[in-house]
Amino acid sequence: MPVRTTAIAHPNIALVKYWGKADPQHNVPAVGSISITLDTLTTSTSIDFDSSSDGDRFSLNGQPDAKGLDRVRHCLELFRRRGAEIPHATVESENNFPTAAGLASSASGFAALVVAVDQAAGTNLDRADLADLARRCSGSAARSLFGGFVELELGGDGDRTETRTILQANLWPLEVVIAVTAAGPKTVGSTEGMTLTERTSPYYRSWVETSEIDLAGARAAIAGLDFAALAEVSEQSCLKMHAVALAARPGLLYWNGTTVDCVHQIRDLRRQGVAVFFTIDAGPQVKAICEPGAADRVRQALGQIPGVVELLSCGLGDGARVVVDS
Ligand code: 2P0
Repeated sequence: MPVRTTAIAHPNIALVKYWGKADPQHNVPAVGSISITLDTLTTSTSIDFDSSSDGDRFSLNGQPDAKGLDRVRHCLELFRRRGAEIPHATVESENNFPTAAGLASSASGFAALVVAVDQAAGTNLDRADLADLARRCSGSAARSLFGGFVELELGGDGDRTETRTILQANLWPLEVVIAVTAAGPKTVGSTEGMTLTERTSPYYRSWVETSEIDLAGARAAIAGLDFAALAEVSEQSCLKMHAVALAARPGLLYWNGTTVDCVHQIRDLRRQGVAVFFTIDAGPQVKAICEPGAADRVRQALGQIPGVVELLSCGLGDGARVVVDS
């Protein structure tokens, strides 16, 4: 009788962005990053090991997913290289939010997967090791192993990265309003977009060279709970990431018209004294980061913009964890 293990994880949103790879083979990012982990958006991933099965299986939201299966197999292989004895696996993953639309579903997906595999295989790796493994599957996934404000740092031994919580969520309980401006999957995935940017964007070197300044600014803003400073550095990192991608050949434009309308609305609100800033990932959704108390006003304003199809509301959440083990 196979044993089923379930883990959950939440997406994270980078305030200082990851874009580009120093070592594509081991998926080492070219830049460090700083993120916040969300609470209400959740990926739930279950795994069964079954030696009598004839192969590995992977389904996402109830549908078999061949491309996803290759990435799941890669993850299982990384555990085997660490000595885990893993027979064939059946992995079922469900998201309670739009998949592959710039809402970081690969981050929560691989974070949940490594935690579930670790429990099911009995490897008992520590958080830092699990984060490093998750990063090899999807760069942003390392950050979803941790709650609150999280930094992924380069410069460990060899191809290792180090990820950790830099401020607990309860010490600065920011809120996030996500304006969904289009529901379908994005046209160019992050990995492909990064590769194109590295190869063809004339601004790529500047992007990498200036990242340390942004990381230092965000670290200081978070340590001092300085919302205005965090707003400035986060919006700049976001706009720089999109600028370097826009300058690729062909240019990568992840935004639609509603995305731009939301950005203007958020900046108008801030001029009126509302504590909010925006960030946007590899898709057209706009994430409005709010100080406690500002989210109602932000929801009201974004909800009136034509083209906003849904508003999602989150606080800051915990890292990936096992929820069922039977
Ligand atoms: C981030 N993104 O820091 C940036 C901002 C998207 C835009 O990390 O190639 O799906 O699997 O390592 O983790 C998305 O990148 O990319 C991402 P891979 P991943 O959140």
